[in-house]
Amino acid sequence: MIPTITAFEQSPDRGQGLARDMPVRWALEEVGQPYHVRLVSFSAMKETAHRALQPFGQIPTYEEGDLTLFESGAIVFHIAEHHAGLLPNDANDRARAITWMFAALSTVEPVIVQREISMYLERDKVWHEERLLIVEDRIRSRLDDLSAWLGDREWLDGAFSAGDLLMVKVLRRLGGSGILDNYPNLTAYAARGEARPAFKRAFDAQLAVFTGKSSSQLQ
Ligand code: GTB
Repeated sequence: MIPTITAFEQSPDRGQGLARDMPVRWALEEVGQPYHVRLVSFSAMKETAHRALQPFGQIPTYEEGDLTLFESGAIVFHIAEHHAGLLPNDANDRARAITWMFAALSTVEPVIVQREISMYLERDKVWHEERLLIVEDRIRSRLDDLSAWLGDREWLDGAFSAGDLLMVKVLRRLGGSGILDNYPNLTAYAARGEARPAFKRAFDAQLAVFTGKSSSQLQ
């Protein structure tokens, strides 16, 4: 059965692949699962029909037969659980890869989101500059640790996994901030993720929504 995901009809990121349909698209591309996309407007997201799929009125959602999911991390996990390629077969290796999925979303991403909130919603506050310094220090503290763990590994723990997929998508949120530049191994790690053919297909597909061109027109 071909699943259907939802994505922004008009993404505020203008096709940079920062919205959360991107990791879902990427995971589907990694495992070779075709998918449909239903584009939703900001107003449609807040309507009852969409909230029946996503209680918080957000994208992405995932529908596959009788199953409806929300939360991009849970959707990526579901895809990884049901297809080969994103989680190792060995039980312990698999548990560690899942641990990295949680680390990406609950240890690294929140501080990065705090910076975005500070940049976009708190710029007019008198305490903005001071707060931004604190938040950026917290990001650097997480990146110091992540960088030390990664060292010269290609991926976080063995072969590329859903943990890497989510960690790379989290690190991409720092694009343009300059913060990642001080971490050559993390910069190279994120670039390795972005160089994966599945990433490129997912990126092109979401960009095509912004440009109004189909993916095939872009290739
Ligand atoms: N925890 C949920 C998940 O992972 O699925 C969070 C989902 C979420 O934040 N969805 C956002 C949304 O629907 C889109 S991705 N927002 C509309 C709303 O809440 O009303 C977040 C996002 C939006 C825009 C950019 N950007 O422009 O760069 C980046 C990320």
